Amino acid sequence: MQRLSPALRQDNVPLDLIALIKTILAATKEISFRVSQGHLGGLLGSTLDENIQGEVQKKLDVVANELFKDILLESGFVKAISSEEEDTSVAGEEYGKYIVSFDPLDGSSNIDINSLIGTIFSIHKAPEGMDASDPDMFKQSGNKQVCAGYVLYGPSTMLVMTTGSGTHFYVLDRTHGGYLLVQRNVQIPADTQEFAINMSNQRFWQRPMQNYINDLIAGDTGPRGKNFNMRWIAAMVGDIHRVLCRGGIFTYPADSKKAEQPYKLRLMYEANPMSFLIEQAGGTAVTSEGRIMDIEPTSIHQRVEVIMGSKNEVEKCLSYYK
Ligand code: FBP
Repeated sequence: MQRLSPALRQDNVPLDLIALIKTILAATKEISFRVSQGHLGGLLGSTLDENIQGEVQKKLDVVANELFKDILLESGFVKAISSEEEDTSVAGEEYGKYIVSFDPLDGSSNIDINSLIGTIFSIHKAPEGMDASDPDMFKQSGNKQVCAGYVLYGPSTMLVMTTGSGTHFYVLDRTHGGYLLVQRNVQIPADTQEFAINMSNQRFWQRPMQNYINDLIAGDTGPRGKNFNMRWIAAMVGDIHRVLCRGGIFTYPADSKKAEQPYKLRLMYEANPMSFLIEQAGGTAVTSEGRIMDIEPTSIHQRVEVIMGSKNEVEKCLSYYK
């Protein structure tokens, strides 16, 4: 099996970007070890602090965030970072060529129940002539990502990544401590009979989404004429990984649960990187109004509606909004 660097060179990835990716992955190996320690590591449970989004921070959220922040900012490749756990962007190397957005631990509600969690990252080029402390550097659409990926801390630790030449799967080989390529150019089946949504929010969804999901649940007794199965891991990394492995549709739609916050998932370090991976694997990633990666960001912690996965099923879902 091919090691990471030769696999990336095969995709003509620039050497400095390979070095940055390896820096990110060094932090994920440490996190993978800490996560695998569970109760033994003393890092389960919550802190008394909240992040800027009003979420109570888990101890592992904070440890993972500090690990990432330190290793990226001291790497020399990174002009600035933005993180789910940081109020605003944090300046790094003034002449750094890249900026990195990341969710240090996605699926935080799964940490204390030993369920699937992961790290999500998105890399853009650093705009010329801007100060490293200027958060406006991050106002770049998903189309401009040069790399995106996640590391899933599950039974095995898996890296799923794209640099624009397809979406590839890697597994962390604990014998030599490196990620090995296990599947190139993953392709998502265009059709599916599996959907992922938090059903408990149903009464708060917009009418088109209610109608779409009702027809899935009606199965072969309804207009879709076939049965659909539901899955919800409550960690985007886990639900998207299943979609990449066997197809499906994943959605976190707009809802009226909190009038001031109709969307849940964050554009910069959840929706954009997952969209790049999904599209590079032949899937579709949209809001009910358009392609996620075409969105021009307005803020680092901006939230968006998410509908992504098997191409024909996402198109079918969108047809309910017409
Ligand atoms: P964080 O855990 O990083 O805050 O991410 C949000 C998230 O956990 C997603 O991973 C997941 O898809 C969603 O929220 C689960 O939402 P809910 O709590 O409604 O099931």
